[in-house]
Amino acid sequence: LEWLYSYMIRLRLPGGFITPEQWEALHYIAGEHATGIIKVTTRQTIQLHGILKSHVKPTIQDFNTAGLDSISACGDVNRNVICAAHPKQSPIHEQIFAYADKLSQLGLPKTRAYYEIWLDEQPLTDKTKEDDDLYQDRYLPRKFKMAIAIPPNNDVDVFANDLGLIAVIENNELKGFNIAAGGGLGATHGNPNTYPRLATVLGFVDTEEKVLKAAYEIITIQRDFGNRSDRKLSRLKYTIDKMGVEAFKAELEKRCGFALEPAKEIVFTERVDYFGWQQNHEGKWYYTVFAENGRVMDTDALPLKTALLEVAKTRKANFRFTANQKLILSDISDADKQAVHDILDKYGIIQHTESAGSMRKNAVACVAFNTCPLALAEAQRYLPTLIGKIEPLLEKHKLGDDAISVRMTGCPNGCGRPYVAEIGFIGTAYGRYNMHIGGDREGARLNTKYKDNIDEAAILQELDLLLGKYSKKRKKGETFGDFVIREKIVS
Ligand code: SRM
Ligand code: SF4
Repeated sequence: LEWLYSYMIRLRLPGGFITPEQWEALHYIAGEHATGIIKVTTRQTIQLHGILKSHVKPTIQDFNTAGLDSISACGDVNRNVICAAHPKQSPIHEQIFAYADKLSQLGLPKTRAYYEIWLDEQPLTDKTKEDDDLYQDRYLPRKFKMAIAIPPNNDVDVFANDLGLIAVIENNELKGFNIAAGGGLGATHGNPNTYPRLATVLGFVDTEEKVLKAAYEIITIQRDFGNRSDRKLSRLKYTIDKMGVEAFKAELEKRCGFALEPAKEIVFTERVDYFGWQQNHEGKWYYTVFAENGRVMDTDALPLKTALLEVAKTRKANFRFTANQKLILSDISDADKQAVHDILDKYGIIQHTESAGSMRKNAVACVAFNTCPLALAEAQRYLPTLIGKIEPLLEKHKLGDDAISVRMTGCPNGCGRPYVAEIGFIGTAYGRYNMHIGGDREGARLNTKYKDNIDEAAILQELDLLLGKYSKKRKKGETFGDFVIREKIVS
């Protein structure tokens, strides 16, 4: 007898888009092969959990039939490429969204192993074997992540990625991208050599050819210079810090054969999902659903999974995922809007989305227990309860519906990006968290550890104190994160 192994599968969905047909397939695959819960992740894709070993191959085959794959969703390669989620963000969203697919293609390994192992493709012979110029015979020292942002919204947390592209748009025309490199959040408790780092803006490139070349060569530098002896120190952020930013940039320009132009002026003013109904420049409609921590399932109070299946079956909406674990029913025509609205209304989704407070809607928590093997504390199963206890404090201190960003992870790896939240909780042990404060609302500043290893009672006591001060002493329009920095509560 062998252990009853069970697995998690994650899809590759550049820019986080699927059709209604694919959502319907996903719905049934989740029920047939996994726990039934569809989990929207912080990288705009989907995970299914609890897939028994004998179901792994059928799951991948069923996904393949639906035109979905899991290639490069994990491993020491380029991961799912994320992109500004909401088409109303800019008239050229579609153009920018297409880059997510191009970058994903650029970072795909050439090996056919996935097709051979899972989809019964005939193995290549020596004659047909493809060379992989990018990964060669050694792949990367570690995972690699790319994101594309459309200012002024930093919904993708572009600076948390190994490579961040920031769209430069003038008069509704895409002029190119500022390129940022070396972001990454993972750290290890007790190992001071590990740290979260925001990507450094290196410069600007204009043409598509140059953008893709620069992305490619940033990966090759990491391939050739990254640390292959200590996995804790092998992300691009450490490579860049070891080389120095200027030396890294010089190496990049040498490999590209062109110089980067000085970065263009861009400003991020928000980091949000646009909940509820929104319309884009073409008049198409979008409904962003509040699915707390990205968990799509049916409960007595909220039959979200049933509702979304019914929407998918109408074929009137595509499905898009945000980098904050939310879901957008998208590209809906004027004529179809009411039908989609009626389904959402019938199942209480509209009411649920509208009634949730802003702190809750903006919050992010990683998976943690009970499936993540690295978890030290709860996250997605606990943060909703904790927010339920913070909301009365907001009320007590007359902070109304303040959208302070709160994020929680079950360990210091940073999957819910807690180090770029105004308030971040990072699990240390069951029921205990390090509390970080002082990130900005746009995701352009890391927060700082404020308290070590505290439990719920201490968290609420600290927040009562801090929110009280914030309420009394904040300047007009000042966010909580900016306030605690100005007041030097943390530096
Ligand atoms: Fe993550 C490992 C879940 C986004 C940093 N992450 C894991 C694993 C696979 C645990 C493991 O290695 O066994 C988790 C699976 C838990 C489970 O039961 O499902 C896991 N990470 C997640 C997801 C599902 C969190 C979520 O609730 O949404 C996100 C899936 C992303 C995706 O779709 O590809 C997820 N992980 C992130 C992010 C956020 C991001 O990319 O924007 C980070 C921080 C950014 C970064 O990479 O620096 C992140 N995950 C890590 C790390 C630390 C990496 C490091 O450089 O130290 C690990 C551990 C590792 O790689 O060794 C990790
Ligand atoms: Fe697991 Fe830690 Fe990532 Fe949370 S942050 S999903 S606990 S690895």
